[in-house]
Amino acid sequence: MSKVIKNGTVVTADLTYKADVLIEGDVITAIGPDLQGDEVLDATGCYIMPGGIDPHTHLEMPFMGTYSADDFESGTRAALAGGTTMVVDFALPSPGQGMLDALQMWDNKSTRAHCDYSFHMAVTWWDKQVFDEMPAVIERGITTFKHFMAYKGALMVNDDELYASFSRLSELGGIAMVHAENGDVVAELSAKLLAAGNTGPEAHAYSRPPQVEGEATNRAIMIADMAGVPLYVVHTSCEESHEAIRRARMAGKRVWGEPLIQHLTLDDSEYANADWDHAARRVMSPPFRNKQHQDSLWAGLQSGSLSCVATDHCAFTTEQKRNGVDDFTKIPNGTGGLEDRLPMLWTHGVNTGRLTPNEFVAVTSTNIAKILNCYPRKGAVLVGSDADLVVWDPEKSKTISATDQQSAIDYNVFEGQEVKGLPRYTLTRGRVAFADGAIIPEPGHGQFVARAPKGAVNEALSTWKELTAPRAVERSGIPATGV
Ligand code: DUC
Ligand code: ZN
Ligand code: ZN
Ligand code: ZN
Repeated sequence: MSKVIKNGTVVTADLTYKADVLIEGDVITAIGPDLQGDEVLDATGCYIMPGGIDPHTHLEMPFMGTYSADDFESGTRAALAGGTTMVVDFALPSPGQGMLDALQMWDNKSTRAHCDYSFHMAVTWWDKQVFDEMPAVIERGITTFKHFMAYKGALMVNDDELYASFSRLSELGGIAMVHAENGDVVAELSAKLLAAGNTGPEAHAYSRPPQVEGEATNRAIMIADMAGVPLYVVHTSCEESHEAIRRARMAGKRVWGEPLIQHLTLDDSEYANADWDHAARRVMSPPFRNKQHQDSLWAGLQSGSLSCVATDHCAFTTEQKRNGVDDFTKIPNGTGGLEDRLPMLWTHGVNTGRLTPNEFVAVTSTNIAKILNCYPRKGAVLVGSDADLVVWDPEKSKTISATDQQSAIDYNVFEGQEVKGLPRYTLTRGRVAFADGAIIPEPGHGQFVARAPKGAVNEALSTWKELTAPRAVERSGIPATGV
């Protein structure tokens, strides 16, 4: 049975035009005037846009002694309710576990997904098994490998491991990703704060200042440059990190930065709240920053020096957060955002004039589809593309509240925020999964999206080539050593 979306305006990363969109099965089969279909979805007053792609989620992830509370079932329901039609989650091997075993676990976790999904792979140590398994992981359609430069003693990798892994990815045509914070300095600052009696959630922010993020971002860029691998910097939260990314891009390096909707719209005054629960619920890494850093992130989206807006959706209940009631280092790090990313970005970006609707589509969908090599199957409104679409009503508004959210947790970090701009319909591969404020569930509808390597290297830069192809100087007379 075919469907036609009528009377709307198609908005993509580069074009805005009036057209109907015809869907047959999973895909778009025609775009143009006066199309006919068995079922009509009315888009009067709405924009027809590529569904959002959230490139950064942690669903049912074992972390800090617990599991993140949203799984693929509730997480993808939240995604669809907010106009997001694909999530990319991080497969995380437990200590000693092979990457292929971890992938099997993530395959099992994701069987109840409501929308399509893909994975990144985390590299949390380096050894021969990781080296040997990387080609098979890429063969499975996972080309992006995340490295934690923080979480010392748990997930953190050191510079030798970063260089080894980045070099291997360069050979295989993969993309390196980093959580960029200097984990050694964070550990020292945390110990110092605790020793001085600073046990509350506000100390979490003091233990991870912008400098630790800027330093690690610079270091990761330089190591990626020497290894000759493209680099994607997740959750860019501050000017120090953004500045390093800007500089790298201006020098011709393939380096991308990803601000989160939380960092764009919430600031560090949240940690000064006298209510412990309020502050602890907002503990995430990197922490929220001040207004100057927020301005830097918005400017990056406008100018193109930052590429994609994500959530790092890693939700914990209040009960889970209270594990750190007398020690901030034990508060599980993470916040939700999957359902709110698009409405919050539209409200604070498009409605304020900071972003055009086309830029909105670029940073929520199209840019990441291109980086991850699943464009134009995803991130596009084109004949042949998957019908992952959001019919967006710019006049629809609501007040965000945990009482009517899809996420499994008992609060929302955006509680009380007014948003204007919400989905009327969300379609996942042609299936209407959200209509007029309600989810129409079909767990298991979501499919894994395999991605092929692009084989991109940092060709534009001269230095790494010299480093990777050194030549010994030929000499005629070699002086004798010793006497
Ligand atoms: N930061 C978080 O806040 N949660 C999950 C992992 C991370 O890096
Ligand atoms: Zn991270
Ligand atoms: Zn993350
Ligand atoms: Zn289905």
